[in-house]
Amino acid sequence: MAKVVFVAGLLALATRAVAQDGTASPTVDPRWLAADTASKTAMFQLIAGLTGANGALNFNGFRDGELTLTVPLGWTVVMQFRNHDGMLPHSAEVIEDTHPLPTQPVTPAFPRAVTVRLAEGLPSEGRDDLRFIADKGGSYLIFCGVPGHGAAGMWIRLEVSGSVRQPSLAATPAGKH
Ligand SMILES: [Cu+2]
Repeated sequence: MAKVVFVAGLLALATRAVAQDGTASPTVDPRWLAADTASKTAMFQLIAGLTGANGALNFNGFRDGELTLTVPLGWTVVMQFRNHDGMLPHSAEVIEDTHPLPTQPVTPAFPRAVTVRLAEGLPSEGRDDLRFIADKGGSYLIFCGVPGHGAAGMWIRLEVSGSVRQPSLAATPAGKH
């Protein structure tokens, strides 16, 4: 009897490993987002290459717009960027929602909505903060500026909305459009 239980446990572990490899839908960790309503500040942990999905060309395990951060218009947004990828350098900037996607870094949609080393990328475990005031409503992309990465799917979405009072984070599986 104990042996059967052990085998079932191994199967459960194997299933998890497949999911972490990116074949299953990634999940949103609520700890990635914190809100300070007094100072109207949204703090978002932006993690490049969190999983192996899309050859690690992902943010928080999501690619091609499949994760959307929504913030109220006028709030301060702090994105704490960290490169979790052990292989490739990555960076991040907030850009206008534009298609086709740029293959090079472009001017950010908000001043300082950009990491250092935008084109070269930050090395493994490199960190930098994007900090800006979301003073223009609309749809934007959070985009890796290393040439080719964003166009290969390394982008998620930012919505700046005049009709919400709290920031939120949601999986948006049909995010590519
Ligand atoms: Cu990248």
